[in-house]
Amino acid sequence: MAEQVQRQRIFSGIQPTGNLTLGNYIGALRNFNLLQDEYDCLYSIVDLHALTVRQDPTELRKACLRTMALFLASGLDPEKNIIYFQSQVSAHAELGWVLDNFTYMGEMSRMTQFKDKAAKHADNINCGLFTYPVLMASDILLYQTNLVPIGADQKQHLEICRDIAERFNAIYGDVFTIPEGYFPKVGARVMSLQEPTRKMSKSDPEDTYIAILDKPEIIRKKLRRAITDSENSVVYDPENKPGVANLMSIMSALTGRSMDDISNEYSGQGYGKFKDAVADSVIAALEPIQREYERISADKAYLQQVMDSGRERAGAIAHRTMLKVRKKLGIAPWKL
Ligand code: ATP
Ligand code: LTN
Repeated sequence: MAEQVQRQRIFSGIQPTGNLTLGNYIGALRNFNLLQDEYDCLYSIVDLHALTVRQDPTELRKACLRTMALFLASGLDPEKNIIYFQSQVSAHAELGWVLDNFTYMGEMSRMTQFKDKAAKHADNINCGLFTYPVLMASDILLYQTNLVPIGADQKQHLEICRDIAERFNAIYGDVFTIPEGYFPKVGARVMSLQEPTRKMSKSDPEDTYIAILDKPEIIRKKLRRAITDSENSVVYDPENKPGVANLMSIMSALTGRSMDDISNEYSGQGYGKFKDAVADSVIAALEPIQREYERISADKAYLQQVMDSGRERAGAIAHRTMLKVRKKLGIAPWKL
């Protein structure tokens, strides 16, 4: 009989805020797809995290469904992977509260995402925004995750997750698996088209990002307007030529071509031609996803079924970890 090998577990999440971008695709979603055959994967639409900034309920509900449809349209198989909404498994919030008690104020105030978001939403610097990384740690630790595919912007949050888990384990024994990050080789930080020293973000103005669902003409237009420099040379130099380097990384991430190869083909031809070629590679990558998205998002019964099954399967694993945590902490047990 073939030996049953326990596969490594993967967990990752994406917030259902705004429109998913090319950054989310290259930094996260595309890797989810590459990993689904070799690992035991959970991919969550982290809607509780979205509450850290004020959301319009109608818009948020639509964004939740849109994100799930995009997960599926990008190729994630709901049989192989557990695809579900974070808020539907209440253990996330529960463990989040527990872990708050093992996290220090000083650690949270050093988080760069907190500082960025606090500056952007100065009128609503709430406690949820402050403890956001603790909820993220509970997402990961609930499932005894080995590997977390994320973009480079989430490195700091993963580090704090590991610190919290190690701290907890040092007191209570081996409760949580200590997770590792999994980052794309190229494109771990796709930059804004208008300010190429900042990351591309779905909560920034429209012309700074390419949405996965942008139509081809819009993609071409946004890339033609992308900020570059006045040198007209397609050379990979992120320090001095961040705009060009960003476009080269996008092309390289989507086509697998090396920077040298891209540089050799387009150097000396002017940026117009290069930008058009970048647009071609982006359109070629996104068009099939857009077609699938139209089909899947019209099929409410299918989405309902994926949602229900994801909730159940994720809930069962989360429950096992929570039983262990409850026992270790000494809070009321299920069975006397
Ligand atoms: P927001 O701008 O609303 O905070 P976001 O665009 O950063 O959102 P998230 O839902 O927070 O998106 O992130 C989902 C995943 O996409 C994370 O793994 C994150 O690291 C990755 N990601 C986000 N932006 C980029 C980017 N510009 N380049 C590479 N990866 C990215
Ligand atoms: N914080 C992440 C989204 C996120 C996540 C997670 C990613 C929430 N929980 C767990 C990986 C694992 C973000 O802002 N990109």
